[in-house]
Amino acid sequence: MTISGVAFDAFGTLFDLSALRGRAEEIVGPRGGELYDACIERLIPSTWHASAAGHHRRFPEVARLALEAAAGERGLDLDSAQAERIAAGLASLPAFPDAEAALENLRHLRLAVLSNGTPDGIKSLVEGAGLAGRFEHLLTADAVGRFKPAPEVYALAPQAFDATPESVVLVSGNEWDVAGARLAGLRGAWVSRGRPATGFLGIHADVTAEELSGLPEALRPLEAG
Ligand code: LAC
Repeated sequence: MTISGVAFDAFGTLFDLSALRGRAEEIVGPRGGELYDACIERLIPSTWHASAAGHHRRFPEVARLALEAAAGERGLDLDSAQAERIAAGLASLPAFPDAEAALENLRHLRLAVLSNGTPDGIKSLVEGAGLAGRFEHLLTADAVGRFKPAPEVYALAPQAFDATPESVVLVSGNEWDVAGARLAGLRGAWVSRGRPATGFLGIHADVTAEELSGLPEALRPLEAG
């Protein structure tokens, strides 16, 4: 089975979420870094909770609520407008420095973004990073009203490529995301960025690349079928 399409996760995979740390510091001062860390601890579990409870909120709103809760936990003053301004940074993150070259080296494949983000937010990210022409599809959890790892989110990619799930690869910097894709029948490539592989619920990536720059090489065995 060769590859019909490759779907990239956005936050922490193509785009560097840690840029929100500086934005938080600009908006709330020196304790912005602490606020960012506490927010990140809550952000992904909040998406899992929203989907498991059938209580979907759009991703920037989940981020705003995570920021407000994190501020409460740390005893920081943060009003809703400030939280919203920090969360708005989700639409203007930088791409990782090796993203453009990796995408160039994969231009023979059909590429998409598959993210928990919103259509507007993801469009703004890829345009801001000069990557808009690289992707055939920008797919987001908004279309199904649930977050990853709900299988219907991953199903958006094979649907968009009009391909079988097993011929589509999800690339993610999050092992839990790779595991979700594999449970939905896709194949999974993990961008490890120096972290040891642990798998998630006993499920491991099909292939691993240390950085995005190593991805074309890592995908080659899957391309060969
Ligand atoms: C996303 C998060 C999970 O972009 O990184 O979907």
